[in-house]
Amino acid sequence: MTDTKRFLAFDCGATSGRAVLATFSGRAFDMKEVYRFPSGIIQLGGKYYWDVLTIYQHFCNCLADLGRQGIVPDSIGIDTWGVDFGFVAEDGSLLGNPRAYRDPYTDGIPEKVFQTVPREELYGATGIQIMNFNSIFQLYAQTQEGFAPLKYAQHILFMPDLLSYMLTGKKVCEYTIASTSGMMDQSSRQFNKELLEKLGVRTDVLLPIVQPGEVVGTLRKEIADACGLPQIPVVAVAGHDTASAIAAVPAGDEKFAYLSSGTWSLMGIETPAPIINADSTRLNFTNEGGIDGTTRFLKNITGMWILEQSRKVWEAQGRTYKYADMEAMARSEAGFPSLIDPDDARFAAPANMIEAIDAYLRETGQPVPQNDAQYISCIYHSLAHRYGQVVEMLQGFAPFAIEKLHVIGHRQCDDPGQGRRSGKRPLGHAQDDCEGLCRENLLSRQIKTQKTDTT
Ligand code: LFR
Repeated sequence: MTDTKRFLAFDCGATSGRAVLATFSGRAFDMKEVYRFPSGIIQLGGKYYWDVLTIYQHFCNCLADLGRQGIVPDSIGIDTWGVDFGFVAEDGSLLGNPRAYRDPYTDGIPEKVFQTVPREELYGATGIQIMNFNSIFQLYAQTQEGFAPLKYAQHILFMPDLLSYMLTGKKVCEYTIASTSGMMDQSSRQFNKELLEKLGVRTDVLLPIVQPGEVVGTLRKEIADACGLPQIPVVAVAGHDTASAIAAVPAGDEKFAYLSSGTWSLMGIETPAPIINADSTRLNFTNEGGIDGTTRFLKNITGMWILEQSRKVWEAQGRTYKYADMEAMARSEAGFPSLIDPDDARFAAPANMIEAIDAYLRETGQPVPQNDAQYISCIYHSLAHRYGQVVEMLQGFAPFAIEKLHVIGHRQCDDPGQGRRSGKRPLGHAQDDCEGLCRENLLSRQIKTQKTDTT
């Protein structure tokens, strides 16, 4: 007999966070978004930060809302974006705020690191694509800067682990999020300390890596009392949002690629083991850890970030568009010919995205948009074009013919995988539901609960 279970998933993105309550009655999840909050990067003194206390406060507000309604979740799980981490001192205090991965402080750092640990050696051990914001490069940059929170930390905790710590007072280092760091050895699935020591990066701040599904602890008594809830368990679910998203793809067989569309577009395949070879090194594909020992072989493509940042510029000028408006605008200018490379470094964190697009188009001799609809058309079609290129690369690695593309996350692109101009074979295209991401956050707990129920 299975009782009804309620799971609360906190899903934190770079621009917003939300809480989804799932009720599981033995057959399926009934999912309901119960809370949403804005989030974002804050710049201070030339550094970029996440305001982790505000995120925590939103979690508490959500729990208090549930408490007032007499809704008691059986467990709580947290997922967030990858790579970023915060600092905890010996006495349990938080040391400042986590640095945000768009902080340009890691520009040029990979090249410095390669002087000690060559690119091939680093990629060969970790299987993680070289992106300047990987945790290893951030830790190296912070060590060089003499960044005080790192200097005085007893432990560093990745974002989902940090938020779990704030709720419970207990520390873990969960596998899927740790795998994004560029510091985890693919063979041992623990941190490669030898490599870090060569770089002079502190290794004593790293906790042993645990697999998803571990109970971190229970809600701190003061939080539970203030919210009118019992001390609910907090579970270390697949803490990396992409791990949660991809695990939820409702695929019939393995012959699919996925596109997880959000601030980033993550495009790849699921494989039983990492793919680390000369081609994956050259094309800079990543091997992130999934649940049940799977690997997500994928590429980060700068995704809706470009549109979100353009939208910010227009909003400041008094023009506000919803996604539905922007889709219609893109269609109205579908013939606009210019394309950008979304992964060009200038689009990572420009002061003004529109100016960055103009500069790219001028430099590449293409027409500059004359109205907002043309910009939107250019962004959507550039993304679709890039998706087409990446699917083709993936086919070169996949030990199967890719027959279908599962798109999860926001409904943001009308012909992913083809690209208007690529002229390539269209893939079957399944538009999956937007709640997919929260499903794995819930799934690992359901599996755990069932195991506990039967023991
Ligand atoms: C997506 C994501 C990507 C990661 C990027 C930065 O939200 O988690 O997987 O590469 O954010 O952390």
